[in-house]
Amino acid sequence: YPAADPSQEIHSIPVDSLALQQQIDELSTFSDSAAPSVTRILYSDNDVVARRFIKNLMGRAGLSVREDAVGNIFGRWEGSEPDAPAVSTGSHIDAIPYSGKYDGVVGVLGAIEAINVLNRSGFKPKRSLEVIMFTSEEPTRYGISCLGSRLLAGSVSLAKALTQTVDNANISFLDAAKSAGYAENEDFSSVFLDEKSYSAFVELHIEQGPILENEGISIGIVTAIAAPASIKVGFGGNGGHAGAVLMPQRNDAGLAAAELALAVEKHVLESGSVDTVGTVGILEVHPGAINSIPSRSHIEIDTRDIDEKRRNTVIEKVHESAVSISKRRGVDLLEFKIVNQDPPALSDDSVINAMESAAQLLGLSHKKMISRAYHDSLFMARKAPMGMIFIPCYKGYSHKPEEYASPEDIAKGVKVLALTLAKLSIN
Ligand code: HGY
Ligand code: MN
Ligand code: MN
Ligand code: MN
Repeated sequence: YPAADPSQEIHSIPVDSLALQQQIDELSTFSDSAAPSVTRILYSDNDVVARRFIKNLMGRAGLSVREDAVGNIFGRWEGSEPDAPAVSTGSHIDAIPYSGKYDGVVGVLGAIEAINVLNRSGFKPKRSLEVIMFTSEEPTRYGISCLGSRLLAGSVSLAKALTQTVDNANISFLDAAKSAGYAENEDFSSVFLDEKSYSAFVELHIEQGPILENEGISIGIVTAIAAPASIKVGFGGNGGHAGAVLMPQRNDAGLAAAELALAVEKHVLESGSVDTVGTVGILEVHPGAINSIPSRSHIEIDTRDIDEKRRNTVIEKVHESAVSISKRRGVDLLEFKIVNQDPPALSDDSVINAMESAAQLLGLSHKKMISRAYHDSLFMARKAPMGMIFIPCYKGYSHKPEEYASPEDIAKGVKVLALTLAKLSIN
């Protein structure tokens, strides 16, 4: 740290863990499912209430708040060099159905508390500090993961697609966004960040894996984020009476989907690496009556790997299997759509060093690791040097109500974030 080294003051300022836990608990009540689960879907009434809650906390932290056309929310603490690229941090608060109350939330509420810690320490930012709450990190409503950060990173195809896309209830993105008070400007390229918006982006997040807890380590220094991909597949057959149609006459769309699901597992396991993963999180049959042979099926595949080439080989093999299954079973392959096939992202050494020295200064055990989950950081890495701070979570559980991180572990993450932001701001 240079002469104006704020680290000692920051080091001694406590995180207000009680207030932070109360905020986490209150935020979790804005949910479409009963506690202890959380369901908070893009632009739903509970999402809108939750957004108001976040904007209020940003305001109380002294941040000036603005929102873009899709509802990415920015809370800014102007620095002494307001025109210099700012240091940003943030995460998401949307929650997939029946999930937990820490995924993403720790990185938004924890970032606001990090700002409060810096304020309490008398720190004065040189580069402005900006907390971002990203719209719709989860793919739940429109099947698009990291919608807000993908747009900020400048996805032209997404900016166009959003003016056409509808959800499963046939509600358009435009109507849903407008109902939540956004998308006045329907030109979503207005969301794109310009080149020099940020000098760094740091995200605090629960690990969503068991390593830190198992090894009794307080802080994960993320060096890379795995490459995610999602695929939508549809099969069509004649359907018919489950009793009267003899087997040789059947072309069962449901069994075609089941066979493809097992093929996903086979191709993933064939990759030769434990880092290749895949599952079928959505498998629907139509008409969905026990005594009616499925005439249509729809499956959605999530496959990832830290090695992009290996992941793409899985996608190719799954496509070949879909074609051969449809031929052999006499079903139509109605759809094989790669929704996203993203490259991995590497953290930047400058941010890794800042996070490491913050952890060391605080005397916290830490280790470098990869993130197998994706995050908004995957896209922010395209616009600024990126880094992620992981904290342990109970048995690595996530995307389910048992998800849990202790107030002590959250406070350690917030302190490391506060120190990291300070260091990056005065650089
Ligand atoms: O699925 C993911 O990796 C993220 O938690 N949405
Ligand atoms: Mn998630
Ligand atoms: Mn997340
Ligand atoms: Mn070290």
